[in-house]
Amino acid sequence: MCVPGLTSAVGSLSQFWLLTDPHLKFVPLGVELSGIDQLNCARSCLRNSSCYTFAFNDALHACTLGSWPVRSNTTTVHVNTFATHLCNPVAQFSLYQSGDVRLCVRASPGGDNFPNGQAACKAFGAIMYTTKTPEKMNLLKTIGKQYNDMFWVGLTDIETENVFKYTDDGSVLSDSWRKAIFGPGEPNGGTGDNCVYWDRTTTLLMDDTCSDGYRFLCEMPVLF
Ligand SMILES: [Ca+2]
Ligand SMILES: [Ca+2]
Repeated sequence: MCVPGLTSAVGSLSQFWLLTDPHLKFVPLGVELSGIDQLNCARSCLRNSSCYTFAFNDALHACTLGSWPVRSNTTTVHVNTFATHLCNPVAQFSLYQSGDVRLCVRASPGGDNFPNGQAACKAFGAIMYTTKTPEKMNLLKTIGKQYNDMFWVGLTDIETENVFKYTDDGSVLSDSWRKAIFGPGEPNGGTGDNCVYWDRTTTLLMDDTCSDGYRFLCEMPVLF
C-alpha cells in the first residue's frame, strides 16, 4: 500500500511515506531533536546520510532519526513514523517491476556457492530470489540481461532427488511450471547437481553443483 506522508506536504516531507507495515520495526540512530516541527524533522533526516526513517511525536514535538527499518515477526504500531526509498539503498537493493509485481532485488557483486548465497540473503533480512510466477521469470530475465551473467535462484532438490523445492517456504515446484521454467533437457544433473541457476543463454533455469560459484540474487518486498 502506498500512502503519501502528508498529501498536502511540501518540500522535504513529500519525499517520505508513512510506514504502514506493522512488521517493519523502526531502528533509531540515536539522534533526538526537540522543539522542531515535522517538516524540519524530515529535513534533518535528509541531511543525515545514515537516516532513512524518522519518527515524530506531535505532543512533544520530538524528532527521532532512524536507519533502514528491519522486518520483524512481532507487530508494531507506528505513530508518525516516515520512511524514504522503496528499497534499501545501503544494502544495494534496487526496485524492479513486472506487471503487478514490484520488489527489491540485490545482485551479489561476486560469485559464491549456493549455501553461502542463501546465508548472505538471510543476513540482509531477504530471501534468495524465487521463480514462482511468470512475472518473476520476466523480472529475472531483465536482471540477468542487465548484468549479462548467471545467478543462483532459490530452488533446490537437495532434500529429495528430483523434487524441487523453493528455499523460502519449502513449497514444491509443480510439474507444469517446472516444464516452463527449466531449459531444454534440464534438470539433468541427478544427485550430483541439486541447486538451480538462471542461464543467460537459454534465459531459463538449469541445475548444477551447489558448490559452484555463481552470483546470486536476493529479494525483499518494497517498503510501501
Ligand atoms: Ca538433483
Ligand atoms: Ca544441468
